[in-house]
Amino acid sequence: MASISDATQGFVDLRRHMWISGIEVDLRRLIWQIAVTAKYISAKIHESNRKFAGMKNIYGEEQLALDRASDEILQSQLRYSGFVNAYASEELASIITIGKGDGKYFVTADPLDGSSLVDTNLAIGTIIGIHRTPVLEEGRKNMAAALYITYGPLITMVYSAGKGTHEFVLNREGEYVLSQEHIRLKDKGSIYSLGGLRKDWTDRHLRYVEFLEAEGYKLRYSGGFVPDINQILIKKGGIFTYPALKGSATGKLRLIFELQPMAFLFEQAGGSATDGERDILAIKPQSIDQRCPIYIGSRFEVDKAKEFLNS
Ligand code: FDP
Repeated sequence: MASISDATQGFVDLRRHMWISGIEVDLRRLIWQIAVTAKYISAKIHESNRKFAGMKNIYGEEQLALDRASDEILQSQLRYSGFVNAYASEELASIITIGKGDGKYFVTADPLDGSSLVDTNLAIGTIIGIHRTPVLEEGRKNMAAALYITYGPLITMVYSAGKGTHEFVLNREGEYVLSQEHIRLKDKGSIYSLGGLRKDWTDRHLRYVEFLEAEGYKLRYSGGFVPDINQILIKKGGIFTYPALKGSATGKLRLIFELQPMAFLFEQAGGSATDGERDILAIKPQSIDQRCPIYIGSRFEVDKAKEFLNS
């Protein structure tokens, strides 16, 4: 795989990477704008954390305020980007048209995923999908790019515009610097990240987990989708699942806001994602708040999940 960092022998920032990769101009401007917006969201997280330190009794309200504030920041930045036609967010009840609705891209956002973890100082994230057609279309045909930001000890940004999956770190000067180009998952990993309560798992899912345990997989679950997924991507293998549960056949996580963007990034990194039967990117969403079971990671674990769930 051609490596831009090798060719340039050093510092490559996000804009340069997208330019050299030959990503269409409007798309790279939009991705850049979103990456910049993440800095404002990060500032908001810091601000609220300071303000509410030690006031745990009202934390729930603040968490909601932070989700909403992140959404407002994103919305206002995208409104003036000139490239966005419509915006769908986990924080909004319906899709909103941006400007005259003549922008090129349709954006989905989970502005602040895992915000219930802010008080514990665990990592949280922003997840973005960029579509070429209205978002209720089949993901694989329709998605132009996906990215997520992790707000942890470092702020990192992972993006793909269909030319591999790449990671950048925000440095002290406020630049996104390339840290890993063309991330490739191994065929088989050694960590697993399991959502849902064991007592609510289906028998087939339980047997799958027992298989992983017998194989010696290590448990890694923080309760934040972005850091949990990020760990599997950066460690180059393993499996994240939030399965169908006995009381909830569709599981917990949302198809267009959380799952399709991550599936896009994982496929571009040589991994895969399924709901147990269908590829996540082959599903045509029926509504913006549709939930869906997920098995996402390296190929071996995802194929094994399909085997167990359909046996
Ligand atoms: P949260 O409810 O804290 O916002 O989608 C939301 C999410 O977190 C994901 O980030 C995370 O993977 C999942 O829910 C955690 O669910 P459980 O609390 O059931 O483990």
